[in-house]
Amino acid sequence: MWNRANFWRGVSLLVVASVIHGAAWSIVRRHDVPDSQYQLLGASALAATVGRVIGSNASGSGTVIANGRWVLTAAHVVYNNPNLVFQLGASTYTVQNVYIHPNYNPSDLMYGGDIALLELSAPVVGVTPALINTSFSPIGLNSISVGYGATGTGLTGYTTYDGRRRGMTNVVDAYLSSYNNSTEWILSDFDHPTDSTYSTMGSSMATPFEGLVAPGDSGGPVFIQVGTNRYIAGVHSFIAAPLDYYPNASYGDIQASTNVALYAG
Ligand SMILES: [Ca+2]
Repeated sequence: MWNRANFWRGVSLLVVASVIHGAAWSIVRRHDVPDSQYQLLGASALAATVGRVIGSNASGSGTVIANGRWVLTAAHVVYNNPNLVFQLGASTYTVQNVYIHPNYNPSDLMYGGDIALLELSAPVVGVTPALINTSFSPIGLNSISVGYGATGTGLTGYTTYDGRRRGMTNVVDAYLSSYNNSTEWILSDFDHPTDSTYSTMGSSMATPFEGLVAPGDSGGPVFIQVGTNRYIAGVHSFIAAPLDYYPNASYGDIQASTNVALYAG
């Protein structure tokens, strides 16, 4: 088991250094479910709005919102990261303006505000922009995350990089506080399919395509389906390792995503 006092001992942000731009990675999966299933989820209609945010110093993920000219991502992906572009499929869009939330403090993540908006020089064509959660609590709800981060299995953590977009499922288990807000982040743990001792919060049951985000997934979305609509409820911020203090997205690690309703409500 874990306790909140130890939570911050093993924490890792999820950007990728520019030196490995050539490889765009994604999502760590269950060891007993084929990778092809996660790639199918990454190729589905819901994932079509998720692209790569690439700058001179780092890269992450982001989602097309509003009128198609805006991308929602994480502040730590775009802070001090010039020459930003948004890449989706074969198209690359220039980032015209960057709006980082004023709460964001690059020297102390606990201020929260790890969320940013990018204004593109032209609207993204061919996708229906994603909706944003402005109202509901995502705690206890099923979610789908999408990203281009590192991949591997829950037994190994992230190990390989292959440039593919993947999706995965999980359940939003709890909120985590920042200095400014008691509901700053939404958390999901990486449950093992048969060993409940890896469960750090919420239900110990692994979802069918259970997974965790990894470096390169930062800024990507946590989607939640409500009725016939699907909303972005979280923006991936960091992973923590309250069991082994080694945040490599192995079983028992936790993903923390900025609670979008806090900023959009
Ligand atoms: Ca879980």
